[in-house]
Amino acid sequence: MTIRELLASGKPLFLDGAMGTLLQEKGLRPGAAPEEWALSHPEEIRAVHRAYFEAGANIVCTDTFGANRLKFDPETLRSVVFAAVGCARAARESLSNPEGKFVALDIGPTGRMLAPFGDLDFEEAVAVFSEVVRLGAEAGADLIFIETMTDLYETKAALLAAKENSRLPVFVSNAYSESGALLTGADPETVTATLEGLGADAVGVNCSFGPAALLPVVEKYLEYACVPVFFKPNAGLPRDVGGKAVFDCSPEEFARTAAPLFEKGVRLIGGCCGTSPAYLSALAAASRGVTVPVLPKKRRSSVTSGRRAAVFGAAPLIIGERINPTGKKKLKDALRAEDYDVILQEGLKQEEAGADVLDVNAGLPELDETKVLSRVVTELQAVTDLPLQIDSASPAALEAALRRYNGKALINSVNGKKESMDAVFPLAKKYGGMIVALTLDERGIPDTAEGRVEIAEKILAEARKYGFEKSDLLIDPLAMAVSARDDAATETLRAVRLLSEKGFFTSLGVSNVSFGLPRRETVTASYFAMALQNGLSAAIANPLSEELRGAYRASLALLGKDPACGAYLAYCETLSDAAPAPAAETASDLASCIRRGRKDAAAETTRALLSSRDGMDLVQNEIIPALDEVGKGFEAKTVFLPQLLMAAEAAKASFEVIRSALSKNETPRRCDFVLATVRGDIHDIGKNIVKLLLQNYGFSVHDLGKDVPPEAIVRKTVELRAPLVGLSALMTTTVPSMAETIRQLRAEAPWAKVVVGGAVLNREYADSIGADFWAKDAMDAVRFAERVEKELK
Ligand code: B1M
Repeated sequence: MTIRELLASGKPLFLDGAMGTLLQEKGLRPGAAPEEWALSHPEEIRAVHRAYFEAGANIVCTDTFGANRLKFDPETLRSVVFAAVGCARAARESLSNPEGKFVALDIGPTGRMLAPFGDLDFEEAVAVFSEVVRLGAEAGADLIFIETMTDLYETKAALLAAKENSRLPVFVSNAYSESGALLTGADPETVTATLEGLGADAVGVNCSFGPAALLPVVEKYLEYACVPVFFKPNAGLPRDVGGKAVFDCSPEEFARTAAPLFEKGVRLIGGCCGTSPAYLSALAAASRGVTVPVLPKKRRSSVTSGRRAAVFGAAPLIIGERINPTGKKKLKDALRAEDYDVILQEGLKQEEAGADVLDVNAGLPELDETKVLSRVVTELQAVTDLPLQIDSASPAALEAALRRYNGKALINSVNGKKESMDAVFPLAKKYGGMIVALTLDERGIPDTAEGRVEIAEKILAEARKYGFEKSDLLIDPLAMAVSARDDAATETLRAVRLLSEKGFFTSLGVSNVSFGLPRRETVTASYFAMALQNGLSAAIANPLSEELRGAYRASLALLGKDPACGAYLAYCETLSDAAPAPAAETASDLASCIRRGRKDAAAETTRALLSSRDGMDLVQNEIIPALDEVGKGFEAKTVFLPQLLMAAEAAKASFEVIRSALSKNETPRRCDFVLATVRGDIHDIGKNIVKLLLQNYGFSVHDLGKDVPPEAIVRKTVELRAPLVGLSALMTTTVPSMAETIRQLRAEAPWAKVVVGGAVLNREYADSIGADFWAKDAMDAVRFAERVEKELK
């Protein structure tokens, strides 16, 4: 029996439970690598696998969660993977009936964040995973189990590596935070669409928190996924009891909560941290006699970014057309000069104006499109939440961009020519995506609507050979200039109607219709309204055109697709004098650059602003409020870690400009001031502002950086016999580090006066940990330093 046959069987299937927490009970020291036990304690690992098989597991995961070249040298890695797969296979062979039992090569995250939010390049991540996949396949694993992934981009790297380096089935599992999204922001719809597009054989959720709290997430999976869904939660949220993780959910409670999911369509269930064979036995007992229903094929038509999905079929979508150098000198110059900020601005303006998807075209004859398009996509996806439509006639450029793309792209485009279909469909199959299909072929563009529908059918027939369906295509029956032919516009509209009636989704580059006419926006907007009435699903258009936006909103209201004209009224409010048009004003303001994480633009805008405003004014009134807003969004789960990181980077870039401008005014030296962000805390923007201001007031600042242990702060203070020490902490969890630092300073450097600051502190806190002074802001720290210095004299 193969795994794919097993999945088709309709019986409840079981994954295994925890490995790491069981090994800790058997003596694995905290912090030691569990993967090494496959070499040093193979009998223990075999026993764990066997116990899970005997408790009912159909699939066990090898002890290879963290086995990769970032943690092991090549030789050890090979030995670890071979030993681990060997242990699981041996456990299976020791069973009286090994039929229907499988060994999964387990792959966990690298532990590093991918660029641009971290330092691990996407292709490097693919290479790291590829090596493990090759080793696991060679060692005899039956399938690949990618798990506990908290970042969609890293998940893509692992899945791509699995697909490119083996023919084994691949199961992919993500760990969710309590917000119901991944740490980097993707929701279940985005994750399932992206992973299915990339060819995952089953998708699921694991780890996170207990089964009850994860139910809403797995239910979303059942709503969206077409491939089998699995569930592998922790035994509750771990609590720290005397340095040991304790899980509160008992085997019975676990089984009671998880087993009913089989009847809802979940295909496989197992456990993660804190579970054991007892949990699996309880689950198997609770699921006896249950039949798992076959889930209907949903065929949702969606594309995704790294964080959200855009779905075709409900409201018509606007695909922003402006990132395209054709006829735009500014964009051409920017592409030639590799000035990506102009392009990012164009993307963000369209997002703010209401685009649902952004078209990205970087085709200029004199440029290496393969390189440039993929670079533009990489830059854009870091700052926008919108899914991208990757637009190129070059298969090589399409492939490079699709590979780097974090999500499921809209691919623009295929057409009815054999050459085009042969080149584009394999790419869509490999990387996932919905495909824009132009109704033209070797004979050109048919004059009639019927001719265009015929080409659409031909494209669909070919697409089906690759496993695609009607729902994966967006047919573009080609808007043409009405100035050139009287029936050009109506014939295309007829094609839109015919295609809609046949259940195709449609898209049009509506602006083409007005080519050659004056007041083009009026013609385009009118045409857009007419196309919407004929059933158009999406338009490639200029969302910055007020006429177009107005036509869109009014049409939806007129067509009865806008309940109580709510969206139309809301749109009109944005047009009032009080609220300026979204795009124009905000693009270059400093706070907005920081909120959107636009590093280069933040530096540039700061430079410009410094000619009319004071540096500290910018810090107080632009940088800090912008970061505050991002922080609040982070708390409210509307902003996710990558955006927080990008905002921090942009703030630092702005701050760097201010710092170099102000340091020109440095005044004579005053007394020594040791400064640091305390151990465990990596927030240093506030501390750097304190440093800047102190330096400007002439203090000799010794900045020890961030995440600084108490001992290092004490050592420096003693070495300099510094009269002043400043400590910064931004998290409630790092205030104890600050307290410990003060305790050590009092013992070793009793002469030093300690000033503390940071967002979570207040006077009471500062008093309770024995600080001499709490500074509410950087200026307060300077005033205190001046007072101390005066007292010394
Ligand atoms: Co994070 N972060 N962050 N973060 N971050 C906060 C602090 C948070 C409040 C956001 C939130 O949830 N609302 C929250 C802490 C919650 C809490 O404990 N109560 C938080 C969290 C949870 C985290 C992570 C755990 C997120 C995660 O990974 N899941 C993680 C922690 C990593 C770690 O430290 N171990 C994390 C990471 C990051 C980034 C790396 C992305 C980035 C930091 C980049 C960097 O600093 N190089 C970041 C950022 C930017 C923030 C927010 C948005 C902004 C902080 C900031 O720079 N503010 C922040 C939310 C917020 O504060 N609104 C948040 C601007 C700065 C000028 O203000 O530092 O307060 P501040 O400094 C002021 C005054 O406080 C004072 O003067 C300065 C100027 O007036 N001051 C002093 C500061 N130090 C002083 C010392 C003095 C005197 C005055 O004398 C010595």
